[in-house]
Amino acid sequence: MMIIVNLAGVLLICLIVWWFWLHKTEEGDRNTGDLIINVANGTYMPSQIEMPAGKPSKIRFLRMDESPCSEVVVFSEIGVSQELPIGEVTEVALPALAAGDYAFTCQMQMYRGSLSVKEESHE
Ligand SMILES: [Cu+2]
Repeated sequence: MMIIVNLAGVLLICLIVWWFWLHKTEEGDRNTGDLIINVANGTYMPSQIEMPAGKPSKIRFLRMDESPCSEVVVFSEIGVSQELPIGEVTEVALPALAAGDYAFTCQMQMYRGSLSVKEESHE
């Protein structure tokens, strides 16, 4: 019962956040390597990141958003989720991945980001 109440609360907050920031479109910087993704104002910034395929990697998140909605980042296709304490940089370890696009979201999928995994070209 408690879980249902909590979920309803999270959903409600998600809806409010989503509604409130709906007009904001995300820019979508592309980055590689060791970057920090800011979790603030209902978005991930940058929301689009790139990674080389076939290599385990780490992504760092800095959560400044107090909304409970943002407390967990979920990479659903990869089966990775990580709690993000407020005001701290949290490292999320990702396994080696095949090329493709992977979404990362908050628990209710209101905050959205995209991880683009690419075959590395050796020049
Ligand atoms: Cu959410």
